[in-house]
Amino acid sequence: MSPKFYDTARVERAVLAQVVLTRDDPAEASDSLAELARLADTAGLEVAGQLTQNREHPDGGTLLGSGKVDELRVVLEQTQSNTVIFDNPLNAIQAYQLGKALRGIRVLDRTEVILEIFARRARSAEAKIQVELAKTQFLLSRIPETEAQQRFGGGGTGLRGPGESHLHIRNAPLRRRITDLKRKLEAIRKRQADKSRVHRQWPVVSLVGYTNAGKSTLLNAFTRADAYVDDRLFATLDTKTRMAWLSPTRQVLLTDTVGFIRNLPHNLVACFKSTLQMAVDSDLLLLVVDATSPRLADHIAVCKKTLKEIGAEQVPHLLVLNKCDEGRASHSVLHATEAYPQAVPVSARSGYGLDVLKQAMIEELQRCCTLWRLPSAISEI
Ligand SMILES: Nc1nc2c(ncn2[C@@H]2O[C@H](COP(=O)(O)OP(=O)(O)OP(=O)(O)O)[C@@H](O)[C@H]2O)c(=O)[nH]1
Ligand SMILES: [Mg+2]
Repeated sequence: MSPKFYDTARVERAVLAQVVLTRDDPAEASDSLAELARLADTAGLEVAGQLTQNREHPDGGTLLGSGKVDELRVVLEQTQSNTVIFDNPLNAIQAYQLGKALRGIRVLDRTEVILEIFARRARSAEAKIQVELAKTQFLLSRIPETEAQQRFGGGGTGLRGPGESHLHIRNAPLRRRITDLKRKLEAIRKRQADKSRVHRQWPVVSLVGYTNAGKSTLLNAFTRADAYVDDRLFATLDTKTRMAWLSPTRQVLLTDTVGFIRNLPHNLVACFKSTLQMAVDSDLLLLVVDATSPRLADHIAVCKKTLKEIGAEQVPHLLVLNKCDEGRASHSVLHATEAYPQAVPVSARSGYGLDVLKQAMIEELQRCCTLWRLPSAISEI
């Protein structure tokens, strides 16, 4: 079995499927499914239906129970869909068994859709290598690891070399490619480290946060970066750094970076380490979230978890509640500002709160950034 990413030239109609386990939070599961619909749309798939099953445990073979797989087949037929996207991660066996049970239907999971979006959006050589690495690792994870799994999964040729299982031999080209890509990324990382040493005359502030929160809009509001802004998930995959003036005498390097999302595939985070390294090496992080999101607390938690995963949890941060547009005293904005009194409410679109944010950045950098603790620098302000 060798899973393929779908043909981007064809228009695909997809049904979303999800297993909600007894231990899962139902509200979060429903939000995750809504997010999957946005991910599918961003990846160019038309969502035609959805199906959820509540279970105590996922089915080891097909994730959904067999009756539900039959139901799924009917929904796929009725909606004339050719793709099913699972919100839950599928292992090698589940992907194979579902593919067999739903013959002719493309079976994807959330990780594959995110990888596809990243592959489409990657522009720089670095982002392209990072995405290819994540995809290759994903393909490798979909090949059964043991001979027993291989038999259950139904693949295999029966060929075997001396001292090595045939699975190992079959995976060798993928493993070689992974080593090659990692080497290339390492070379890029070294070059970036040299560059960032030159940059160190100014404090570095990175925009991090949930995808679609308005990080690139905020970079544009602070600088003339002309960063790409879109009401889609993962509009930005490459870092963009520009000089931003916080006051007539205070300047920082402001960096926009890739957004976070719940269940961001672990190997994708690992592969994007060099892009995210900028955040780790920053003097200050602006943790940007959409104040109007009903899942604000979850989004903040996901961001903090991802920052920990990349080793940036110690970097000082300011929580920025974006999309608090003037005249938009909506219930969610009021609730957000009350729940996070330490956060800075802004509207990157209208400019509301940006002066307060600049002042908060100056104060935080004076407190935490050694570059700004120099007496000559302090007396400038
Ligand atoms: N109403 C409102 N919309 C905003 C604001 N800031 C950004 N947006 C919109 O939110 C959407 C996402 O904005 P981006 O700046 O691309 O968000 P991002 O965080 O960079 O997103 P990714 O790069 O995809 O992670 C766009 O449609 C923006 O126009 C704001 O202050 N108010
Ligand atoms: Mg962006």
